[in-house]
Amino acid sequence: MSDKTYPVPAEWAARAFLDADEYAAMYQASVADPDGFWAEHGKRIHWFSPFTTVKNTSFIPGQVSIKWFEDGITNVAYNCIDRHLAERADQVAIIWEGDNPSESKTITYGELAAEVNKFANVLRNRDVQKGDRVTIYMPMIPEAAYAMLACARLGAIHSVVFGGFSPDSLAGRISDCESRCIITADEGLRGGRKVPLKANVDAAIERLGGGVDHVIVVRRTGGAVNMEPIRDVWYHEAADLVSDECPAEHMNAEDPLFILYTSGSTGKPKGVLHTTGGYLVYASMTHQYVFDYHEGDVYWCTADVGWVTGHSYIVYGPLANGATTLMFEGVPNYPSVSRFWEVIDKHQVNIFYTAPTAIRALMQSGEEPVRKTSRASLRLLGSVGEPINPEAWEWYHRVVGEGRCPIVDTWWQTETGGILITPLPGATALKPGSATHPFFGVKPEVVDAEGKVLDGATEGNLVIADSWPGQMRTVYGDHERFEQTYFATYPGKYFTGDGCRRDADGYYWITGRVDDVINVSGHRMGTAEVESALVAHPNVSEAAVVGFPHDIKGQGIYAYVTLMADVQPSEELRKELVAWVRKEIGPIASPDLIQFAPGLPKTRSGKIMRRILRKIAEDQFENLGDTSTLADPGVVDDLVTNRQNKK
Ligand code: 6R9
Repeated sequence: MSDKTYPVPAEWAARAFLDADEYAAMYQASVADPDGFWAEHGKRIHWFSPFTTVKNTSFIPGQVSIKWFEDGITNVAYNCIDRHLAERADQVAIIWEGDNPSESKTITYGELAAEVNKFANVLRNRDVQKGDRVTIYMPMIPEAAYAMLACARLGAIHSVVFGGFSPDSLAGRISDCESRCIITADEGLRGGRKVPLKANVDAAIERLGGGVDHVIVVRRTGGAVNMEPIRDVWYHEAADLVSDECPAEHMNAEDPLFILYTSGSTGKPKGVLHTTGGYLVYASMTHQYVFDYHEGDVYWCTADVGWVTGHSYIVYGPLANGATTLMFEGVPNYPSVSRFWEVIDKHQVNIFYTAPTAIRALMQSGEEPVRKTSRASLRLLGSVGEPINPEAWEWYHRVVGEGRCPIVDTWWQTETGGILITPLPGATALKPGSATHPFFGVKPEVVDAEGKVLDGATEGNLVIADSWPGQMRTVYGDHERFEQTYFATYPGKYFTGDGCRRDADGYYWITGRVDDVINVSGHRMGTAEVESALVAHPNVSEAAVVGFPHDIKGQGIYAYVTLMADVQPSEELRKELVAWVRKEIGPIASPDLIQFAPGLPKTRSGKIMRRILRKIAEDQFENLGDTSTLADPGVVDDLVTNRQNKK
């Protein structure tokens, strides 16, 4: 841990919306009187019919219910587009930078309106209506944003599935929310390589045995794809036939906006459900204050729209604020490791928001690929997705930001809809590695295993004591699971699944997941998901998966695999199993290490002792803890010997 503190630079104190005293006063007001505070800030979006109630929430087990602004009527697409047209029809809404540096374009708010309305009409012609679920499986092209906004315009609920997921994972997500309409592209393009998106959709539908009525295919690469008559349609052909005007559906504040599947410690990925009014108020307000977004700024978040960061901080937050948001199709190291910095210079980016794993990977190539670019336009840097280690923070600050740009280390989750713990650049002195202080209305607490609230400088589990407008409302189709996952561990509080330290200055330091979720390059993986993929292989009898420290990814995937009795371990089988998991879930779930284990450490009741497996994966053989309760303590010695032999 670094104890170094970086004070707010003088120019930031002068230009930012809020200084330290203003933040303190506003935070105090937000927690003292949430109704009054959010009644005021709820007005930042346009309501067709204003809300008369503000907060109506309960975290009490058995009756968990979260409603904000519940009688207000609005529309998210209207707020992200139409509302801006009078003043900024000619302002750039989206800057698109292609995978290939020679490809880029800009889309003004006026053009965005026409594109989204056309997309909405294409959907409407395929009978997509308010409340219907639409799955979006797209590369990072403007049509991905048009598709999301078109759903929002019609009141359809989108479920964006990251383009790196396999046909199986896609199929699971299509069937869970019963989408009858899928939006995809012929192929994606990343780092010069093609991703067979349409072929994956075909494979997913085949696995499901049908149930999908419409597949809308955007042409990206022009690669050959199979088009199923009646079911499949080229977007450009359908769009040619429709008008560029489409009325925005009047939506209740609590009508669903989107579902986003995310991994938990058990079972299948959960469909996190976000609704309309509170989500947009929270996404837009955090985007404005955390990034100190001012008129004319060019803002770039490098996430993919398949993750929540892309939803809230590429599309909805920035567009609701009338911002210019950059959308990047490519990867940080193509065609060279200078790409991020070249894009910053090309489009004169002022605010840059990325993930620690990207910083750590780029750090490996040294300073020269950064230094050779200007980056003079940069004013603010951001980090999200996992804890940022102080070394990476210092490098980001000193090399990328030339020491002049504050870093906002933003802690939040798919479930939280927007940023909960974060510095504000004009208000917060920074400590490398700390997400610092709560945003308005957020009441973090550190509790011990029994749920006792710990005061002062301390360490424990992070809970949030009360609701905020961007909070998820339920697990789609399974409210019971929502209550069990988030409100049963510490009754009356939202349990984040993260560990946390609070220092003597009241700064929060997120220490990582305390459940069976691992964070690989900022992507959440449930260990149970990888295990069930492994045991689905005919040669595997049992598998246990844990995270281990990885220099670039943060955490890597370590799999202990017990083979069927008649199968011999081999290098070939190891490779086959890695390929198998990639195929079952997607490349992000590829195990980094597979250790063949004749037996796994289990309690007498048959529960795998992951604590021990984690220690072995971390090479901490000395403190394996108490192994006396194991059914067969001998297996631990075998595992340790094998691990040591491998090094
Ligand atoms: C937005 C997003 C959520 C989990 C979260 C935590 C980790 C995210 C972080 C961070 C430390 C930060 N996390 N931001 N940990 N510092 N600034 O990433 O959502 O994909 O749902 O992941 O990511 O462990 O619980 P999601």
